[in-house]
Amino acid sequence: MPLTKDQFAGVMMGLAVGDALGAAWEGMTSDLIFEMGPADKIVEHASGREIYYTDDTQMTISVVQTLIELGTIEKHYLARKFAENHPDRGYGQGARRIINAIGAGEDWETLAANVFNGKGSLGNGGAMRVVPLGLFFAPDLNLVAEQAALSAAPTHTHEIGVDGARLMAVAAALAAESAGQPFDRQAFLTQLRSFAETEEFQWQFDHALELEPHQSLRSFGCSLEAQRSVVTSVMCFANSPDSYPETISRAIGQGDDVDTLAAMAGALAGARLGIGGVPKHLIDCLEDNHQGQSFLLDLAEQLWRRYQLGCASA
Ligand code: F2R
Ligand code: MG
Ligand code: MG
Repeated sequence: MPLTKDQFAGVMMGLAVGDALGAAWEGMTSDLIFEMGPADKIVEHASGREIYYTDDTQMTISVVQTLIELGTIEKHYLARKFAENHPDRGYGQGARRIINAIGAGEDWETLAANVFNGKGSLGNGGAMRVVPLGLFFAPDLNLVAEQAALSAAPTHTHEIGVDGARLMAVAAALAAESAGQPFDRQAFLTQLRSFAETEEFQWQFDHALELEPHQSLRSFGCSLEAQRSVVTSVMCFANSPDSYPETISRAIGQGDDVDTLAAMAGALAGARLGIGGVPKHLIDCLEDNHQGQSFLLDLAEQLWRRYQLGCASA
């Protein structure tokens, strides 16, 4: 079954709301968030104050625009988009340096390969911007993974940063394809495990398959590195696939990189549940400036229209 406009809208709102709601708590410990919240109350009671998304949503905009305009990822084109869409909204240090180099017309490819002592970035920036891409290329999971790797390339060259992006995009495609059916958590995690190319993600998915939904996610981490946040977000979604508020509450409750945890987990929930699954009182809080709520919804519709062209020609 082709995916719906509502699912594309659900992804963009699920992402931006999770990002913006988490942003106020980014860097805080889970204990502090519990004391000041707790996380489920933060989500339940959010209203009356405007919330602002960060780099997670802003970089996703560039990926989506590239797909709308080209129908595929071309890394130089995407790199240019990153530089164009870049008033700083809390970027990672490596990503910021690379985007500044792109904007200045410098050799950003050499820089991207050499940040972090020549190892390249393994940050979660490649994963945080990739959920709409997963829907765009669904149900072809090999193509999803391949395109996700290309979308990571401008900023993330470390194999873990790239694998994080591949896995998040495949999770998005699977979450979207699961819409309207009971969610099979074990099958979802097993399929993701089969796409993991790096040991770090292979063992994490092996461990995820052994956990019951109520068990702690602490061992998967909650920080800026892909291998310390991607599986955590996937599990926040997989443990409550039919509730956006529960999914992002769990993500925010982890502490530390909570804008990104809630952005990724919230986008996966939006892929399955559609925009109807993202509570209106949360969407109403989201900024509506020139690239705010209305812009994001329009972008989601344009991406869905482009996706339909691909479905028609297949
Ligand atoms: N950067 C942040 N938050 C920090 C505080 C922001 C502050 N409020 C502000 O306004 O400035 N958030 C955003 O960054 C994450 C995505 O990062 P991305 O795009 O992957 O960037 P980067 O710099 O490449 O990697 C992030 C960190 O990961 C560690 N790291 C990466 N590669 C490494 C390697 N090879 N070895 C060791 N560590 C590596 C570094 O600590 C990087 O700084 C999201 O959370 C987004 O919200
Ligand atoms: Mg951020
Ligand atoms: Mg973050």
